[in-house]
Amino acid sequence: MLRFGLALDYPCTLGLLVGFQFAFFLCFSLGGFRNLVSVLVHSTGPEFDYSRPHDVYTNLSSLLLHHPGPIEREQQLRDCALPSPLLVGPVSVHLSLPPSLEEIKEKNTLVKLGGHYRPPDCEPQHHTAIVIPYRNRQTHLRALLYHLHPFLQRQQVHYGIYIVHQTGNSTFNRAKLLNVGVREALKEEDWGCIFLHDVDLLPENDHNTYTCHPQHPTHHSVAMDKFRYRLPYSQYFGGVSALTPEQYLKMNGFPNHFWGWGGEDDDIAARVRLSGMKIQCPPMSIGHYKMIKHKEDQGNEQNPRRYDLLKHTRLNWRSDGLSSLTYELLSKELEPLYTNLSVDIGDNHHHPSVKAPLPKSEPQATPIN
Ligand code: UDH
Ligand code: MN
Repeated sequence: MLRFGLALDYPCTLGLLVGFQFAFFLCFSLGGFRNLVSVLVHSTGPEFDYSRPHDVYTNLSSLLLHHPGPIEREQQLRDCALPSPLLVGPVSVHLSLPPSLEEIKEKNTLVKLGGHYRPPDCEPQHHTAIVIPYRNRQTHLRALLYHLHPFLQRQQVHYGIYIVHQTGNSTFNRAKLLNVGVREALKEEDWGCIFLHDVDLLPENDHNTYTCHPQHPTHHSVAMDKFRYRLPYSQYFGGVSALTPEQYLKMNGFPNHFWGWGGEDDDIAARVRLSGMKIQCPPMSIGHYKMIKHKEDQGNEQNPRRYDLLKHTRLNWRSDGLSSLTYELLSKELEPLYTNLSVDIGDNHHHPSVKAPLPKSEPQATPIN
């Protein structure tokens, strides 16, 4: 009472109080409260019941009944509906002992040689290449193919799966393999969207559509079981991400000089920002993934130089990337469920493009990589 009395004594204080009340009311009535809450509590998006998942091959048998002949293919098909009516939400993901490639092939009879697919009964609105950096992960690859093919078919996108296999024993280089995959995939088809996909991440909700944002790169694996379905840190960009060829060009692709585990995903995230774009994400409740548990791979030991390299992204991104990419494509095999690109990407010290060695008399430069 006394306080209120005091406030009344000071018209300034009273004015402030009324002003605040008015501002709060205005903010509340204009929907500002929801914004405020979403800032405080990270927005989770629509709710899904992950305790009752569908089989990952649900709804696909209806497609099999539809066998368009060549004449029908020639005719104008109706556009595929968006979102696809075949979606079911959460799907069950089995991590133990995936079926053989032969068995997976039998379950995906509409998939064409090289791992390509087009919806048989409508004209797809999206054309997506999936690029997977790969070496020595046979069982993971089978698990991914078993889950990804039906997942993408339910989304009614036109897609192709590319495995970029690093041959030899040189240190693994995920980002450089991704550069190779993007370049090779785009040589083959005019893909509108490219997904960069770790081999051990299995999507758990088919509302997580494998399509691109028109302006900005997207990060899809925002909720992985390994990190208790949260982001490990706010700028995390590893696992599964997507961009259009234009966005890829704008950021000069990915770094070529991150050998071994770690850092390359943070460099890629920095490139997105440095080239004037922003990372987009699906809601947390949709971007659910299970990661197959594994130990550290031989030849992909932690890169001790990663923090050092990351200090130079700002300086290097324009000169190192797609513009400086060199590799040798050793073979391209069209397997029933994927296209296998075997590549020599060189190693930490020797790049396949460096053909002429320095003359013996000249002082040898210390390699920077
Ligand atoms: N990859 C391969 N072969 C390799 C190394 C990496 O195919 O030998 C690919 C694969 O697609 C993988 C991706 O590169 O999903 C990323 O590598 P990763 O799975 O090793 O990365 P992650 O973030 O690393 O999962 C976790 C480190 C595991 C150490 C666990 C011990 N604490
Ligand atoms: Mn992994």
